[in-house]
Amino acid sequence: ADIVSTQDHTVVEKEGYLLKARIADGGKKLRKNWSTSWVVLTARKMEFYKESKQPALANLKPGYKPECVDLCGARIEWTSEKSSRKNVFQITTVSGNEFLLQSDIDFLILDWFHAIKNAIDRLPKE
Ligand code: I3P
Repeated sequence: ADIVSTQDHTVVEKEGYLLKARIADGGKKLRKNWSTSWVVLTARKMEFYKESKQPALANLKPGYKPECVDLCGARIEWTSEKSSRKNVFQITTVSGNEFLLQSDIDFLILDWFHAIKNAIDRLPKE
């Protein structure tokens, strides 16, 4: 009864702090504003929180919705043009939302890139 299925889409695959900037909303460009975010990756989506303790609090608060990225059909690519920072990749969703994610720590950002890319590759394209 207590077995957690690996098919469960709520299982957390990876979580941690990254620098995040949303640069487009539904295809509309936004002013870039980097902020530190607690990022939670599950099979189908990523959620962005301000702090690591917020996901637990969110479970207790019906109606609380973190910023959320649907990974179905999303694209992920490294970019050196969209920021002066190093180690930046972009996620573009089907609905035209664009996010930049960054860390100065090379292995950490590489791990995130591959974890998100694997999640996207396992999902149906739409
Ligand atoms: C932006 C801010 C960002 C910077 C961006 C600036 O200025 O300095 O950190 O992006 O550069 O426009 P403001 O706070 O006045 O909006 P990076 O740190 O990623 O380089 P950009 O315009 O070249 O995107």
